[in-house]
Amino acid sequence: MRIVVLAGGIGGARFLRGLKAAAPEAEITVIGNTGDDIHLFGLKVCPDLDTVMYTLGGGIHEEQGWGRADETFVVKEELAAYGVGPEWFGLGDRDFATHIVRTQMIGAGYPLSAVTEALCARWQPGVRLIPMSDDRVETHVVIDAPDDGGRKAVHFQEYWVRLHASVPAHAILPVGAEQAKPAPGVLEAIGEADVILFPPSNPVVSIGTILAVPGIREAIADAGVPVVGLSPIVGDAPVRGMADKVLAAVGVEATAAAVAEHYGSGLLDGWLVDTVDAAAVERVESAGIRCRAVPLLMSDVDAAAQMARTALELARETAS
Ligand code: FO1
Repeated sequence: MRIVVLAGGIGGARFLRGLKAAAPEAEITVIGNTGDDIHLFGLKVCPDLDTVMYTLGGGIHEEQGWGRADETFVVKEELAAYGVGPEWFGLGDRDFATHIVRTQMIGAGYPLSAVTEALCARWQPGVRLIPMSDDRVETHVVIDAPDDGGRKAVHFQEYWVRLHASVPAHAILPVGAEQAKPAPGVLEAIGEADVILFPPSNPVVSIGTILAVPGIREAIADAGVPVVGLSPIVGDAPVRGMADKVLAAVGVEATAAAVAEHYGSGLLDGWLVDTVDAAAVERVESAGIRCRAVPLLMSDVDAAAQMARTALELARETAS
């Protein structure tokens, strides 16, 4: 079975670990979000691609869900000693090696998709990881500029990490998305898929950014195979992260049903909500999307695997 998964960071990566356990024979292609990418210290950092690669490759810092295990921060300290910022983004020594190799290969003319393939040759994630695009797309967030009463756009990472999404987001801008093209293999993987999954990633800045690359949303809508998503919102709050902040920016209430409606029945055939949101099933079904209420907390790999099995079951039901 060929499965295509649109993945952002931590939620997507943890779901993928469960999907691999639930469908060990499946051929899984992950279309990774690159809107979180940031250039720091002359290096290109790809947080969502690295989170998938490290999580599935066994190198992730498990509690954080990002960055490497057994990390040290000597280079970061030395940069700070030179007064070179930003200090608010925690790049570790082991992680720096990934960004150095990536930046070196891009400087030599390799596209991000080829670079990602090369990095994955070491990590062996057990899935094919393709960036959504080889073109530069960077998500920026419009916030109030308190000093002059106006507004300003900051890089997503500054909003997410330095500001902890503590101020209202007025708009989410995937800068460069309109001009971006799907990376080689993305449309082919969607066209050849037997099922397409939207894991519990951030619906705005992760899956939404991937869908903002022209051609990807249309390819999924036209694929003619089941598309099943899992709600990142449980009990009217994000399981992890601050998805509610960016959902508000796009006028979507932070509920499991509202996120399903946001994707729409043109994309989704099925939607899993958590058991605490069982009351949402009727509203989602009335939007033309099959819906089931099951436990959605990925407390361990087995829990994630059970979610993946249920998502694949629902996909089969919607196909029949
Ligand atoms: N998230 C944080 O909350 N604090 C950090 O200092 C931080 C550093 C970091 C370094 C590399 C990397 O790949 C991810 C990092 N993240 C950090 C997580 C990152 O902001 C998120 O994983 C995604 O961008 C959102 O999914």
